[in-house]
Amino acid sequence: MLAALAALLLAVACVRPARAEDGYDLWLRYRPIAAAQAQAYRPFATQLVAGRSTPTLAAARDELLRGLGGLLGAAPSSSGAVTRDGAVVLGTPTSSSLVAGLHLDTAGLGREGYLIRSVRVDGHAATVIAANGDVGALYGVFRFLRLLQTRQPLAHLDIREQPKVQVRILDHWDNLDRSVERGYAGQSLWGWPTLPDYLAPRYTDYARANASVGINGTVLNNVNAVALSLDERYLVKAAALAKVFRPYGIRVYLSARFSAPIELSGLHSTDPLDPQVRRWWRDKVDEIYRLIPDFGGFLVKANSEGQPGPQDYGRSHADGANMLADALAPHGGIVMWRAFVYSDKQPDDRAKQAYQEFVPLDGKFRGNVILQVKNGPIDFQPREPFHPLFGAMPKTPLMVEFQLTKEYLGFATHLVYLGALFEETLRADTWAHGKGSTVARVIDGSLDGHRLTGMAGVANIGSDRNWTGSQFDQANWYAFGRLAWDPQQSARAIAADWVRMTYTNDPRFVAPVVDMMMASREAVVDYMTPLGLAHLMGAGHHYGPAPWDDSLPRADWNPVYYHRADAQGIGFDRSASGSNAVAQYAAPVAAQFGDLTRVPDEYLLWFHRVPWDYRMRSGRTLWDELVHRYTHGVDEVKRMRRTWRGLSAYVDKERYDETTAFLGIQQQEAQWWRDACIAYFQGIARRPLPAGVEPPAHTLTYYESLSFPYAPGQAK
Ligand code: GCV
Repeated sequence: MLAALAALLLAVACVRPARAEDGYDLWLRYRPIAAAQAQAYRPFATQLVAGRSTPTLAAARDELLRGLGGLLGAAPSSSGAVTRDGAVVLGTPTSSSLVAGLHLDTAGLGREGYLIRSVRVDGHAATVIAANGDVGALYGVFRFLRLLQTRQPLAHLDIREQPKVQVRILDHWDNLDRSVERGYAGQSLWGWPTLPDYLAPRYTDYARANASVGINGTVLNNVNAVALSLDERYLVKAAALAKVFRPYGIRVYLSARFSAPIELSGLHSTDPLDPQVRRWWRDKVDEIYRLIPDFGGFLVKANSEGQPGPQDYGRSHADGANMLADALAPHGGIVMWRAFVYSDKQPDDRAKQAYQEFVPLDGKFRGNVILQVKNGPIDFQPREPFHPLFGAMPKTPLMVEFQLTKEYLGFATHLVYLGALFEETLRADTWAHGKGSTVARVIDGSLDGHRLTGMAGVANIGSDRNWTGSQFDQANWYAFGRLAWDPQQSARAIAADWVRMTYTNDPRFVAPVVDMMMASREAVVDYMTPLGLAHLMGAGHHYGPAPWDDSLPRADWNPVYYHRADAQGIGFDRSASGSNAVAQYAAPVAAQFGDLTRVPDEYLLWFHRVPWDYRMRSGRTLWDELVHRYTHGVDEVKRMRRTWRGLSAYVDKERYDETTAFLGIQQQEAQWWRDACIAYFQGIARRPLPAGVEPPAHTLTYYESLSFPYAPGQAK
């Protein structure tokens, strides 16, 4: 009896990870592999043979030792030559004569590509991690470690990889007072007051994490920029961060406030065609490069939501971008010019405005300008169709901007795996040059032959111990990096890697958690904005439902602008009979989206105004379907909670408890969303709830009375 009890306790102890974890280690935990499997891996990591060192190769070597040491219990010995089977040979043809001697086909790998191959060196079996550039070797190390972390075989390796996208960048909306616009993970990571003197170890861990997924750039400051970021006092701080990031292949970029010449130097104008202004920017850029020799360039939000820009002087976006591009070009820097523009002075549909402003400028930008376009035409909603600019500016490089921080998707507490959203956009077919003209092919440059390519993610990272405000939001950072490296990858496969590296390889955990993650995006769409609805969030802070809100001075900031519900029906008519936004898409897409009988249910109310009794594909009326979707969204969250509840044996207590509590919050808030929206729309539709459907818990007046002056992440 006692023996049986002891065996049971032992079994439980073996499953439940004893060690406390707080999420700081992200997916780079390198926890010991179970003895039998570690035993099988050890013969592949007996020695580390790395040649001449550089800061980047040293980082690669250190990571390999750290990773293998953690995973296998002991790091391989470092050696100058391969003297037995199982060596790992690391380096570039320049750094290592061994690598050079292998005459590997590294041509075409570029600076960042790598190969990992099982080879024989001096009669011994070895694994070589080789690259042309040092950073390629670093990426190769992370990939090699991932093989172990996800328990892949190490025999007969022949992996060859290079990124498909050139600029893989995080945009931090971080302010100099360390607040983060739309940030839900604590203060800014950047300790501006203590920089450049104190370099927190966390800066290095940030760089390691980014490099591990191939992210190679970071914009340090908010696109709603202040000029002071470009003042020398702050440039030296940025330079200190750049120095920490450099070995990890990460370049620093800055958001540039267009009116900085006025604010920093008292110029009377910032007209991009004014020679004095142009000289100011040239001098400023020269100064930046003296401090940060590998500075990446500027990100600019201009003439958007009150930011200054070239239109203040009657000039175009191209004039403004080109002025900065001319200053950066001699140094190899780029301009990422945002296409997120719309004006309430303009009576036309907000979803159309970026296209209207930018398409006429196609071909007018310098070669070192790339337009940064949000994934959808409005603003990072739970679901939007792809932005019509993708495929519509063949002569201009376009990068996509995703939002990792969940401004409109439940902040940090809602478990929503954004890989599914990213994948949906990237796989969308623009039909710009016929079938297969996907957004991914616009982004990787292959559709129109662009070499300057990019993908940006608005960072969800802050100084919270777990980096992203919740354990599961780490997956969104991870998935972004992996998809930026290769936009054709599968979100599900990426989720599986993340789960294995972040938690456990036990299939009893991996399978249900990946399923839960993949379903989570559809769940949030359903409980917030089903059937193509958008922007129903509380005005300003975007926390919680407020479909009734019409309080903001700008029509296009108010939910009622978007849903347009009245006694007859609901939805924004963007078909030919309405704003005709569909016409901005290529003909086959326009034909599908513009036709009520062909538009996918997901985009129904985005493109059409539909009577409440309209018969849906499901056989339900639109009203009944809306209620069904809201209810289904909440049911999905309940299902997620049940799934998680059954998984406690596989997760350390600290991380398990946090997710348990957050799923509880998510369920309450999903219910709140459902109930408030149903209460509001029912008052307009004046139809009964379908039979058996639970009525909202409170009256509409109650939901309308809620206010959240301290909701986090608000714009200043
Ligand atoms: C940085 C939305 C957000 C703003 C953000 C803006 C942008 O409007 O609510 O906080 O500003 O997008 O992307 O510029």
